[in-house]
Amino acid sequence: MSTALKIGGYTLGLLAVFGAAVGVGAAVTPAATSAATSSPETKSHTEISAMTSAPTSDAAPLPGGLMVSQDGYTLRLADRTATAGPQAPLRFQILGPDGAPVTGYQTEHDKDLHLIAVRRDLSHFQHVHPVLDVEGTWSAPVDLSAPGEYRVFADFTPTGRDGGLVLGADLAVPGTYEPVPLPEPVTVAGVVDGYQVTLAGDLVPGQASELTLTVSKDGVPVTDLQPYLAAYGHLVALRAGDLAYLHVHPAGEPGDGVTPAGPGITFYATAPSAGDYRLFLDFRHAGVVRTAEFTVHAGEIPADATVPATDPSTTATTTIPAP
Ligand SMILES: [Cu+2]
Repeated sequence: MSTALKIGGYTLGLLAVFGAAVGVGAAVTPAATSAATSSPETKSHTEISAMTSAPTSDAAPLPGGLMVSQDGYTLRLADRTATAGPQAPLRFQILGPDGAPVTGYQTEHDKDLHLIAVRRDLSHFQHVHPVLDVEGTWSAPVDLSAPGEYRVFADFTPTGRDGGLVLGADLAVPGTYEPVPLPEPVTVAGVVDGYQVTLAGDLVPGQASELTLTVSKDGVPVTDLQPYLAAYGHLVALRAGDLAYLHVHPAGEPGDGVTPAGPGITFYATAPSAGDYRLFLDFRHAGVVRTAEFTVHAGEIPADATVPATDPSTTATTTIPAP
């Protein structure tokens, strides 16, 4: 069991113990979590953990990305504002429990740290891989051409830690901000260069849901996808409203003898609640990484319902960030 899952269950358990009539917002406040994790009463921690592992409990893990600080680790941006521009230099550190910048990381999905930047309206998604200097400062150019409020996520695993962390911080880009509405849910996303990605599967709140994204080019299924980040695709899912960062993992990996190089790429994603989510699939073909985006609604489709037929009139055309 991951640490995130333990802490999520623990937090929910605490709330149950206290009998507090609180909403989701309170369940994810840093205060509640830090109070829980810093409690000297480790005995009660054990008891509560035992309670939350009861068979009737279906508590989902606390989503990542909602907090700037968790388990002693803090995402510290060098600047909280940035000047709009296509190559804005972003610098940050991960501070460890001792307050010093973390310099040791475990490689996950081919990289020591994955940086996601997205505007608060879920547009202008980017997935980049910053460079770490010897003092523990990460840096990467990020396309911040469009002003607005951005959320920056660092997805990483410190050396020696059991399980990864996703920390999130706000970054303001001054200028005229014109938020765009969340696109309607669709099952087909148009991607530039003749690529089209079709989504099959339903996001069911509280459980790992199988999602298969199928890539075609000019109407022909793509069967020679190239490995990207130790998989045939990398999927990021964010909840509309608070940009909670979902845990997603691919089914299989290149070279395992069973995972095909397309056209279908299968993932397991766990939605923490009903609601709207934005999915971003990065895939690599012919040497270029492209991104397909979808809006998915979780929670209203009954478990025994069939997947709705694709309606071509709802095809979404998205532009992709520079690879
Ligand atoms: Cu990455």
